Amino acid sequence: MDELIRISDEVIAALRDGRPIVALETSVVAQGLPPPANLESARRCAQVVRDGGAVPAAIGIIEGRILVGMSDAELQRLGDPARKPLKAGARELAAICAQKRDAGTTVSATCAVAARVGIRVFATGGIGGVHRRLDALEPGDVSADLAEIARHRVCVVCAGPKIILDVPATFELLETLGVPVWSYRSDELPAFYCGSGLRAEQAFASAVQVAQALRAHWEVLESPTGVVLTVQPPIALPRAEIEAALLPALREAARRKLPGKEVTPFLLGALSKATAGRTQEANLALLENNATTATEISRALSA
Ligand code: PSU
Ligand code: MN
Repeated sequence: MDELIRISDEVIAALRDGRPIVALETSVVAQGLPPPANLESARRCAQVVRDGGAVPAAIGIIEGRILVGMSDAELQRLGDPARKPLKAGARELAAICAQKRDAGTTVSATCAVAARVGIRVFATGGIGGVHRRLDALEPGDVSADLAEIARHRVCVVCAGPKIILDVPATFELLETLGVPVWSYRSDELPAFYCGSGLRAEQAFASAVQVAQALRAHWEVLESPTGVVLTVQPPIALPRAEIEAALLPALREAARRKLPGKEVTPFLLGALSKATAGRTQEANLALLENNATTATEISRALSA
C-alpha cells in the first residue's frame, strides 16, 4: 500500500502502539473555506488534536498519492485555489490517483481511507446529505457521505448535516442505512451552525460512554457501519435568519444548474456573503470544537 497510500511516520507509530489518532478531511481546505481561513482552520484543528493528546491525520491527495498525516507544506498546496485541487469522494479516489492529480477528500473519501488504514475517529464540520429541492423538477442530489459512512467503521464527529440540506430527510436516510446517530451532551440534534429542532434519540454525557457504545457496535454486534456523533456548535446562529439568507442562494444555485459537486461550496459561500462572514466564523468554531471532541473520543477508545 505504500505506493499509493503514504502514511506519515507519526501516524504509523501511533497505529502500531494503539495510541489515539483523529482523521481530518481536506475538502473543507480545498473547497469548503476560502484562503486564508482554510489553512488557519486546518492548522488549528491539528493543534487542538495535539493539545488533547492525540495524533492528527489530515487526509488528502497530492500528485495521485493518498496522504494520511499531511505536513503543513502539503496542506498549503491543497489550500491554494490556483492549483485547482479536485474534490474527491470515495468513488473518485482510484481515478484521481491514476491521473496523478491533487484533491481534497470529502467526508465520504476520508471515511474510506481512514477505515482502510485503521483510524476509527474522524472530525469534520457538517456532513453532506439529502439536498433540498425547490420544486419537483429539480434533480435529486444525495451526498455520497451517507452511503460511505454506512460502509466504513469510523466514528464521524460533526455538527450534524449542513443547514443547506434537507436536515430531517438526512437523518431519516441515516436511519434507513443503519447508521447510529448519537448526540454528545445535548438532547437536540444540531444542523451545522443552527439547531435542527429535532430531538436526539440517543445522547451520551461522556467520551467513555461513547467509546463503550462504539465497542459494542463494532466489536460485539460486529456492525459494519460507521457512527455519526453530533456535537452542538459553539456559535449557534438564529435559524430564521439563516433560512432567509439561504432561500435566494438555493434559487440562484438552481438557476445556474450548478454541477453537483459545486452546489455545497456555492451555498456555503453565499451564506457567508449574506451574513457578512458570520456563518464562516461559526463554521470555523465548530470545526475546531469537533476536532476537540473527536480527540476525547479517540482517547477513550484507545484507553
Ligand atoms: N464541512 C464543512 N465544510 C465543508 C464540508 C464539510 O464545514 O465544505 C465538505 C465535506 O467534505 C463534505 C462535503 O463531505 O462538504 C459534502 O459535499 P457534497 O454535498 O457535494 O457531497
Ligand atoms: Mn451531490
